[in-house]
Amino acid sequence: MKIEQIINTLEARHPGENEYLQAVREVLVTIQDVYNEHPEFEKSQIIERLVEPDRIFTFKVSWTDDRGNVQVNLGYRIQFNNAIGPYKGGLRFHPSVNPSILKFLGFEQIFKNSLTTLPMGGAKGGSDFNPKGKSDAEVMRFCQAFMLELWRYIGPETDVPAGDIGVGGREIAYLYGMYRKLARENTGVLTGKNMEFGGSLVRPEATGFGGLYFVNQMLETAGQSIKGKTIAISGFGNVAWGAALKATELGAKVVTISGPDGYIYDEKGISGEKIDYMLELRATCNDIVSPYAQEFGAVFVAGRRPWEVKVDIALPCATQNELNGDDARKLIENGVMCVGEISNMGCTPEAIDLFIENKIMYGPGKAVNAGGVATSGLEMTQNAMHLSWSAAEVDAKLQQIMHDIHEQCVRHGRQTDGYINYMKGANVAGFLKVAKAMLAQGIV
Ligand code: 2IT
Repeated sequence: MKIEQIINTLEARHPGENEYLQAVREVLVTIQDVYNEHPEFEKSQIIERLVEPDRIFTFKVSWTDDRGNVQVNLGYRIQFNNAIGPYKGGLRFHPSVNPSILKFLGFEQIFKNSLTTLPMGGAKGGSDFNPKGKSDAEVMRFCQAFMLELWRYIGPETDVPAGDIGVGGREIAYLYGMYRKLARENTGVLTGKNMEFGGSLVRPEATGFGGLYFVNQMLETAGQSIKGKTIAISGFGNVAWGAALKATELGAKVVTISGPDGYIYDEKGISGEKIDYMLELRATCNDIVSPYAQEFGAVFVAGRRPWEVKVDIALPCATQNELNGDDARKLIENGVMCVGEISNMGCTPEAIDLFIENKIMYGPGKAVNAGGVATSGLEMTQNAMHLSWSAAEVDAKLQQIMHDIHEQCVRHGRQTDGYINYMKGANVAGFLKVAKAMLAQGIV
């Protein structure tokens, strides 16, 4: 595979789309050996066809704020690849949203969804709209205006969006309400819905829970136990919350959470009501974690990230590239044994290289955080069957899926020295299924 040539072509076509190029490069480097073993892939230009999205919809979203001022945002839906199932992936509402970020997320989603063992293709979408500090009425008007454009492109068997950063139950509900009105049908066209209208139990916790099931499996495979281990978590949103809940339940001690303002170090452990307090912090809309320090008598470290704390396990749960080479060096110096990305592309390439060189267990986001979209897949199944499963049923299926993802990573990632390169394993396993599907279906 001519990786540099492919990257150069992409760079010339899409200058400055750094996150997208970063995600593509990581996958190409790790799959090149298997790719070269299959000349038929090269013959039908699988890589060239995989790295470009099938299509990108860009639209203007005009809405009126509470003071009567007209606001204009941009909306996007990137349908990346649907070789193995309908397009599937979240919507992100955040001021940083641009085509590069959504293309990296959509590209990763292809492999992640393939790993879940469920029939889902890859997509992503969103807007540069910032829901922080907006009233419910403003969020509703924005979501309605957004869906007025989006609804033509999606459908329960075509493209099924869900949440991501800035899009939670409230936003999904407003989006769903508008879709239902426009399409005049009640289908599971979005996942992450409330329980009253087709949502799935365990979906809100699923990304964090699945992440911990995966990390637990990594440790067990290495002959270790998660019990009694200390964990640094970043972020304080839905994903961090689910991760803290399950980590605590499994007997580990979570000592950090973080926000844009800095991080909290709570040496007594973030458990019980302290975990629920994260939801309260979120509800205030200030996007800060510092009030936790006053509330529970913990340390607040302004303007820094939690990776300088000595812990056994580090779990990035906030956003892309939130753990860099310096952070990785610090964690390694402090004896970290396992890093699980629960955010998408949470670690920079330099950080990943350092973990792998130092034989630290490192789980990439597309495997570790796949429990979220997997449970979305289970929501789609329940919607298609017009019934709903108990929490125990959904959780058992989620555990099985995370177990299967872990197995695939081990199968394709175990090196001759016994070290498991989970990044390689996840990329190869995710890729092979999609590539074989594309090959079988011809040039379309
Ligand atoms: O990054 C992700 O996998 C998500 N935001 C969830 C996507 C989904 O369709 O549930």
